[in-house]
Amino acid sequence: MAITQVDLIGAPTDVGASIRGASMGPEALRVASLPLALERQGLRVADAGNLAGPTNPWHPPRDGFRHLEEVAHWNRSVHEAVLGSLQAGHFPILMGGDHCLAIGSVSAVAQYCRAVGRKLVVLWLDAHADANTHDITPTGNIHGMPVACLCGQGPDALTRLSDTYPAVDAKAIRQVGIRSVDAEEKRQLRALGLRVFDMRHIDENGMRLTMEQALAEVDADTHLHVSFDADFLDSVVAPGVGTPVLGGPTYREAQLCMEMIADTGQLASLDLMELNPACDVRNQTAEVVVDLVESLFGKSTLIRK
Ligand code: B3U
Ligand code: MN
Ligand code: MN
Repeated sequence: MAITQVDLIGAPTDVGASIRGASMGPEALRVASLPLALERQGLRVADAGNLAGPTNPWHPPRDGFRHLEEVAHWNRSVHEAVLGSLQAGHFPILMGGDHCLAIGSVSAVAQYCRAVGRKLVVLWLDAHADANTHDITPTGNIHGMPVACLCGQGPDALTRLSDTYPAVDAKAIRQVGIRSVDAEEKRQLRALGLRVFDMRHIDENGMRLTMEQALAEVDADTHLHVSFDADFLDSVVAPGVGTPVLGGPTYREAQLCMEMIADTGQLASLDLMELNPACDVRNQTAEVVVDLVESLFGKSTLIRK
């Protein structure tokens, strides 16, 4: 698929998290030269600027949710912006912001795929499973719930953003890099039938086989969406996130993961989430993410190609 234009959509909020700072993610990516990196790969880039939305009221959770109203507001804006980009024939990159915003982006991508009759595969790259619901969440933070919401488990304000319910068939989602899952959340993953390639799987099989398995059903008719949570990466490589977890993919494993996604030729939309400059060291995590994004769009260290 030839990409005519990449639209950068900033969503500067951390309403879904309990550590402040992901609201600065979009600017950190710009400072780390994301537009230039994409242009180096021959892409036309349009930075649509940042979406506007409510500020973070910093309230404690209520009925199992923190900031439900604000999270819903931001997600409606994200949904509209991502859908608009896709309908224009462009490639949207959502620059978060915390991962609660993927409810808006992925539901928009799913709605678009249904409208044009394309198959959807969602790769969820994350240390966390993000499959909590209000009754099992240990924190009330909605960035721990987007996968559940997309699969129909959550309040109407978050599960009915698109024209169908549930927004996404759980079978379309593959989670990679998972290593921090709450006890009840584990049951939920099994109940939803989510396909999880956790770190144990990567340890035992290697990144290459893992990605071959995760991408096995991607064909010429597939719209591949990547929802990239920066805490997917080992926290040694990527300290600039609100909830770092040790034991994730190394820099090289992450590069291979990106290159194998690029090799499919089917990547059609992307979320770059959870970058937290307040936790970072001289913007190094944003720089690593931009470096990986370049590989995602075709930069390769392969000499034989
Ligand atoms: N599972 C925990 C922690 C968490 C999820 N996503 C992030 N942290 N970034 C929760 O709060 O739901
Ligand atoms: Mn996440
Ligand atoms: Mn995470």
